[in-house]
Amino acid sequence: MPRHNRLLTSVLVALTLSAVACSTDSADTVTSVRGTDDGCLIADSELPAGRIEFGFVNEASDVNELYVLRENGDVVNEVENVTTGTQRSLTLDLSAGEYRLVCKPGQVGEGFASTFTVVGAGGEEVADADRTIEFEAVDFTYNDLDLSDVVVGETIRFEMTNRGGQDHEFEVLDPRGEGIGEVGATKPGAVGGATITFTEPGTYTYVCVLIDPATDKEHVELGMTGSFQVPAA
Ligand SMILES: [Cu+2]
Repeated sequence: MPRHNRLLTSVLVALTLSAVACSTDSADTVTSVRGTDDGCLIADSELPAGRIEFGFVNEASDVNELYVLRENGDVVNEVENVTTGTQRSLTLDLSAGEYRLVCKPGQVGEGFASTFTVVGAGGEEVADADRTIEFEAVDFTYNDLDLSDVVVGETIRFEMTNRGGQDHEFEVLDPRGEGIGEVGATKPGAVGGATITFTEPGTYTYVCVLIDPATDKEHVELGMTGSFQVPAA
């Protein structure tokens, strides 16, 4: 083998090994979830508390998303826009309890659910909320949502009542654009909740990225978004 090919091979091996190391060293446990056209199948129904990596493989014929929810229906986190035949990982620090997974091929509708149990000590307990902010979602904005006095270190329980004619969600993104929690898709007339801790100062944004059937646009494009500042403590 010519020298430069050997070098390339060893670089590729090193890259592969480091990729494997990166994806596993932050998690205590690794499991997999298969999203199919009619299911959401987790490899392990019982997992130890701690950092759990969910390797989500989209075997469905359409783009897919995976939600992990607590027993009360609150979304822990999610991955979306996972295209057919690809895999994405979601690592969550979970404490003991019952959880639900929802895969949504096509990223609309109820999706397909399954459950798993986390057992043992460890994992991140859900922080007790310092206060609750109630607001409303309509087509296509959020009403009575005052986020002007959120401070670093605060944990807020969000309760969203959907007064609109279609499903809405409320996804909060940190200053780097990473999702830190969300009120998941909530039906007209229903109330959805989420408990979110604001750990750093900066500009946060919130969005609804559900699709409006009339325009085929995400609600964020129709104005269902906003931003707010969290000042340094
Ligand atoms: Cu919406």
